[in-house]
Amino acid sequence: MRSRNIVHASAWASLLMLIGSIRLPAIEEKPLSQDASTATPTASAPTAADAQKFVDEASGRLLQLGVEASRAEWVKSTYITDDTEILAAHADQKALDANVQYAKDATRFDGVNVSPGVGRELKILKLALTTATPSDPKEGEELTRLITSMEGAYGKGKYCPPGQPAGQEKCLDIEDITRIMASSRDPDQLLDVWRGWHAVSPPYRKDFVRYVELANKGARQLGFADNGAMWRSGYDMPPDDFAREVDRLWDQVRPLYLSLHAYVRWKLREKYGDRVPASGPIPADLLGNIWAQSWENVYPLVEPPASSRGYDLTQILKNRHTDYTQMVRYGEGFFTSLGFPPLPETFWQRSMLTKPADRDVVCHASAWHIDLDQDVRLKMCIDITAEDFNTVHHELGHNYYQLAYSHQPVLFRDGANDGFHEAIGDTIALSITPEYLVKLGLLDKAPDASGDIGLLLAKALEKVSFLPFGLMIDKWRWQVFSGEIPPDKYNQTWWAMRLKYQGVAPPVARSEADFDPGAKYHVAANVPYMRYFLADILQFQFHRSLAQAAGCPAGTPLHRCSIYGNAEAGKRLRAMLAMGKSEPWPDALEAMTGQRQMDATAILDYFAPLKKWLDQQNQGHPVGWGTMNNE
Ligand code: X8Z
Ligand code: ZN
Repeated sequence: MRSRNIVHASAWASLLMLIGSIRLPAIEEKPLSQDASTATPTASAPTAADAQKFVDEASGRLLQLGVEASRAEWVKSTYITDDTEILAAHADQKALDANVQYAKDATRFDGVNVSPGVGRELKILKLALTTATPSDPKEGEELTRLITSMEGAYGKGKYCPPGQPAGQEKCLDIEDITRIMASSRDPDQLLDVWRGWHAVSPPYRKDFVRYVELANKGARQLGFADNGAMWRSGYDMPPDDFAREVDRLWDQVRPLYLSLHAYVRWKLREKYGDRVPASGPIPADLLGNIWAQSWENVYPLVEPPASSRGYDLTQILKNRHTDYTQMVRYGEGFFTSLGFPPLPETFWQRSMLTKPADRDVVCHASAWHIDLDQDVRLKMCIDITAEDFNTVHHELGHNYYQLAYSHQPVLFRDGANDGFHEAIGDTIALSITPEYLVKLGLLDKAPDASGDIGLLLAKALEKVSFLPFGLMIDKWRWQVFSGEIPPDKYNQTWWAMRLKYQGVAPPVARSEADFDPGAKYHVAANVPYMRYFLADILQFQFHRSLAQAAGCPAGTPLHRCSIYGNAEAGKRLRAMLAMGKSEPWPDALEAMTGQRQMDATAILDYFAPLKKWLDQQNQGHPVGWGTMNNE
């Protein structure tokens, strides 16, 4: 099963794949359906023993259906055809229908005095769905087909620049487009490619509208207000509290984002002139990424000459002719240095590490837990770049989490919450310091402290830039699901939110003939996104604690601490991963960090020297973008 983490990975959720993912139980916002017809009638009141029996049966059945669905999904994602799509949608539907039925049936045991473990399993059954198929089988089939086909259309998406001889067009896929956005400094080319990719999604705009209707219908039949409320219910707290919690975290980090945004804007203006306004939003095609979601690729344009980080990992990897397998071996080597076992042999036999030449695949990276046991896999079209070096660590974080909790009861084989799942590999990647690269032999000598601002700036371009993007995708979808955003305002509201949170603007006029949200994988593929915002905050909290456990010398700045090879940090990390979803996430957080709340002070600590430096550089330059949230 694919991991919930999207595809990334995770687990049993995957059962539900794409669908799914199991999400953390939490407090329901409304009781689930009490429809008596869905529960097996019993003559007498159900007992704790009945509940145990029910949970065991549900676990076994969902495991079986989940594995079948995962296998079908794997084949589809590594070989997109009409047939594989239909087979995968069918298997997904079977698994989801069963999950929905168990969610309804689980309400039979509301009020029964069960053990804490069974109580939690029942909660997970009721609250862990990403998608609930409506009870009408036709509608269930329609919904799973829509999701599968939108993801397939995204995976097959290409831009074929005009003016090429008929029959010999050279078309660009998302991998080609990613490379151009990362490396080209020709604004006309960037604009052309940006427009080209954003033409992939309008064909499935109608499908998305219907998907929203059907997903809401299924969620409502389970007693949730809408599909977005169902997504928010997986965090061991009432859904409204969760929405407030992410706003609280955003308020903490927003000043740091504003400082970075202001600095990058005036540096890009030096490069691109009036295409970049002095005080307005930054055009979304000039930030080195097709979605402007992280900006590390414009580092060379904004690098402080007096404080260069002094090396370019992409260049180093390329010069050494590093191959795909070696990229993954580096990641595995980090985990084994912490005391984790090597990846199973089947990982190497069954993973897809490069893009096959002869067929369409879903290139978006994901980590899979096919059998919820030892069959873990990576699916990725690896490029030999620093960005993909990080992504490999990200994905292996999912796979090592999956392996660590695979001894748990089936319903606990998942992350403490989905933000945890997304944060593990990134936490490890924060330990890819220059000193670590020297240990690997990739770098001769680490830059001295004069390179710190350059190092921090590069990291901020990757992590701080992402915060508002990670936040706004699901703020937008939550409103779509609730109906506050109607279909005829999809695109307009999308850009209003990108402006408000990110301070970016479309490089050309947009209209409701466009469907720009659908040009992002997770929107097309029905993968919740708030998890990445949480992970962006949590990974620094994890890193700060693990660095401390590893005895990073006092006074060493966090960005120079690496837990590579540290048994104590490894032990602490493993203990948390092994808990899976067996306890509410604040318990898992406490086990690792001693804190029970998500806390953005760690990311602020990490970047504190950079914040100070940015604010000095920004003197005399405007901060904010003059509209909406500008301050
Ligand atoms: O989707 C991913 C991973 C798989 S879970 C590659 N990420 C988000 C994205 O690409 O948009 C990682 C960072 C954010
Ligand atoms: Zn991930």
